Amino acid sequence: MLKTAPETEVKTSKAYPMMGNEAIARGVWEAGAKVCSAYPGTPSTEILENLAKYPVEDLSAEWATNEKTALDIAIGGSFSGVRSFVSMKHVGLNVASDSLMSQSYIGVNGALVLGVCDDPGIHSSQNEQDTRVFAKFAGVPVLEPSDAQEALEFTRIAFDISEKFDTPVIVRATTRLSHTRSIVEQGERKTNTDKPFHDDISKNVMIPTNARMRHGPVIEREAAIGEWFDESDLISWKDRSRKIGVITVGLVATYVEEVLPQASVLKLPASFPLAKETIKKFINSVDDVVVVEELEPVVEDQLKILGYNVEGKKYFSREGEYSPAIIRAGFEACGFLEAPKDKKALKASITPRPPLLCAGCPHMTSYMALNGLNARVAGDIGCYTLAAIEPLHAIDTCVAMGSSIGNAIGMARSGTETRPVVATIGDSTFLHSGIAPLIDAVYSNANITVLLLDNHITAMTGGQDHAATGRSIRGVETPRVNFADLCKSIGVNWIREVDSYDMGKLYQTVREATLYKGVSVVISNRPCVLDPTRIKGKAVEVRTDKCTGCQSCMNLGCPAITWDDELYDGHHKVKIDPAKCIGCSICTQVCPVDGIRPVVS
Ligand SMILES: Cc1ncc(C[n+]2csc(CCOP(=O)(O)OP(=O)(O)O)c2C)c(N)n1
Repeated sequence: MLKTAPETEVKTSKAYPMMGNEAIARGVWEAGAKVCSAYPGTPSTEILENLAKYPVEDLSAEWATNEKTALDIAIGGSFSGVRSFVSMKHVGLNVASDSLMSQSYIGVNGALVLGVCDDPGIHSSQNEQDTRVFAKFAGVPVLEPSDAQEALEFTRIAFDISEKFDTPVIVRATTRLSHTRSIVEQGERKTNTDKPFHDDISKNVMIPTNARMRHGPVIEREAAIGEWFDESDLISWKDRSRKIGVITVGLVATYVEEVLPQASVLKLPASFPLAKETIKKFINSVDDVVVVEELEPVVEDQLKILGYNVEGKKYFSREGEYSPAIIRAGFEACGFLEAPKDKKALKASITPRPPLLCAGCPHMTSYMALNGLNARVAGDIGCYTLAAIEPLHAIDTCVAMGSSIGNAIGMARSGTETRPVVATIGDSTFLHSGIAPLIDAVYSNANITVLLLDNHITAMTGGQDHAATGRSIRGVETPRVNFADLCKSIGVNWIREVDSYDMGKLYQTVREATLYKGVSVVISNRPCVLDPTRIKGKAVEVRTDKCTGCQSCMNLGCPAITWDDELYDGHHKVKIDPAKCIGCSICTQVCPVDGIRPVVS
């Protein structure tokens, strides 16, 4: 257990295997936080889900409509004197950044901690940006745990740092840490005395005169926090070699230990601000220093600016997720390790499995309808982005959450589009950042159709509730946004709601919508097949006497539909896996020869 931050008394209880995200949640709870908020996003989602398992008397934990709102809620908690927390994925910080940049100047009353999870290797994101760059930009410290135990401890300590230095603090995890389990020793929950609201407009209200006064303290606290890191036992120095030294940070420190146990290793608790004194002593203690950090050269660049002769990205890539094998290759390239003479590459043979929509996914029909219209489709982020790939191949663009409607407005205004312009957007994404651009579409009378894919859940990230599901994260009934009423209230005059399993009606409605001059909205309404439990109706089967192998059903991209290995009079026919089929009836509707029927036996 770390001794740093004596104000946090830790009474060790039992040790449990915990996922990194679960440990972060535990750290938040142990720190005595009271206001917690988040918008889901892989790999960060489980943090709030775990926080919601703690008693409601201890803390409030609620999904927000987007990351900026989530941060603003936590900021509100901090203003009112309680420890507050918000979590998001790395790109969520882009959405929340406007508030973060100002809050960095304002500082905190009750502690304010952000849990931000990066996705090196882009397992499930639109990019692999490095949150540490943002932290430095915003002038807020970023703590980087290297395992689940540190995830808990660094998170708890982040609250102390926040109050001690009057700053928001980021705890940065990466996919591998967020989703890996290891044994974690837990502590007790700290009881904090709630502070009164700190009445001081010169600090709380960022108008130019006040903001000018606050920029200085942001710069000054940088050095003070770095010095505090120097003194803290968050920093780890393994003094082993006089020749080779490695400066590292975060999860990759564990790979460095595994691959190069003979090196002297300085593991930093944070890439920003730097513990400069300790770094200086470390660099002076060895002949050669290499910096190992995943993604951007945040530490390396700072060290080079300080005049140190260190290397990093010369040997370790700025792209992708690191592994022990990649770290080994980097140390071989820089001469810290000898490359084995007869290098036998371990060849893993992994069958590629392209991501697919689920059997019976209501999004399938929406995109079939758009293909039928030869529409120009501005896509958005959600399960439905999978419609971009074969066989649906029905989305032309996908930029960031909530971009589809704005993109469609621009396409329609360009004057170059001959096809009907359609924006497709999921229910959670629409609430996140689709409403403002829809208002814009109405305001500018854009000639676009919005296909709102309402599957009553945030499916992509594992089925989280939102403001239109009628349930909170704790399963409490809540008011429910009515999408049709909402669209009407902002001035959309052409709105239709249709069950996406009714293909004929859906086709016809989308066609009519695209013929309308102005903004039209089609709400395709059908719950996700995994919501709340997997829907499973009577499976359907192929009538081999009728199937012509025309592939109309296969164009849906349903994972239950494949070619039959057997040949029938030398002809290929289709087969439907009864274990996967949920009996949605979509394939029966697209089959031109009535060749699919409910399983007879
Ligand atoms: C800024 C940002 N925040 C969060 C995410 C993670 N994320 C991807 S899609 C999505 C929402 C998907 O829900 P919805 O729009 O309802 O579509 P569905 O997956 O249910 O079809 C989320 C939260 C992200 N990619 N970007």
